[in-house]
Amino acid sequence: MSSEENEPPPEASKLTRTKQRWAREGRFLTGRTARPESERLPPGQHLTRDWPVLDLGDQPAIDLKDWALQIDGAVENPVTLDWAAFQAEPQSAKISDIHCVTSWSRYDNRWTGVATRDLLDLVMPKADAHFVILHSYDRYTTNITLEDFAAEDAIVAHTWDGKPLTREHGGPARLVVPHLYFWKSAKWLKRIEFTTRDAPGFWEVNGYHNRADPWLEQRYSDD
Ligand SMILES: Nc1nc2c(c(=O)[nH]1)N[C@H]1C(S)=C(S)[C@@H](COP(=O)(O)O)O[C@H]1N2
Ligand SMILES: [Mo]
Repeated sequence: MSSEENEPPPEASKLTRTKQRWAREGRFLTGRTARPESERLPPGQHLTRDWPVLDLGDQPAIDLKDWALQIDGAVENPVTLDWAAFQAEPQSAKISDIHCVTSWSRYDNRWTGVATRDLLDLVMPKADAHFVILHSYDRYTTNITLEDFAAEDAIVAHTWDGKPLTREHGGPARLVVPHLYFWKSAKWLKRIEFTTRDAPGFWEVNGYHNRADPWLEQRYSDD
């Protein structure tokens, strides 16, 4: 067979790629397509029932009266939300699985907070904002694409399983991006910065993968 016969026409393949991207982003969907139960655990992961604590060792204590979330960079409407303003944003509940690169996964975590999509509606990223840098109170940083940030089940969570998120797990508020390894889910979130250029964060400059898709086992940067 000639290679032409194997390849879809250019326009069809472009559309296919676009649709695949929408599927990944959950674009236009109200819920994600369920995976078969047998495929729920990504490759190389094992299931845990407890919830391990992982961080750089400094667990900052942030009083709610001192807490603020700054959302700025390449956006039309930068904001700084104090705790009351954050609570006044539309509240969402999401149930998702955690996949940590150290190989544990934990199913059915019940988060409450503000969906990233509602934060996007609030600040309105500019057309050339393609990346999001998360900055935390412990000076941790991590980077994701705008598309990954905008996933339907991504949330800035203040509550886990009906209780305020504990300090060790990133309270007052943390990001949760369930479809990426958990190091992308910044605890003690302080600032969400939209950028036109990517800027690798703490683990990303220390040998870890820039994207971190657990289904593709994107653990290390030389993968
Ligand atoms: N601010 C901050 N966020 C962070 C980290 C960190 O050190 N600081 N560690 C990351 C890593 S490597 C993991 S696995 C998860 C762990 O979250 P947990 O302690 O709630 O399980 O938080 C991520 N978010
Ligand atoms: Mo981690």
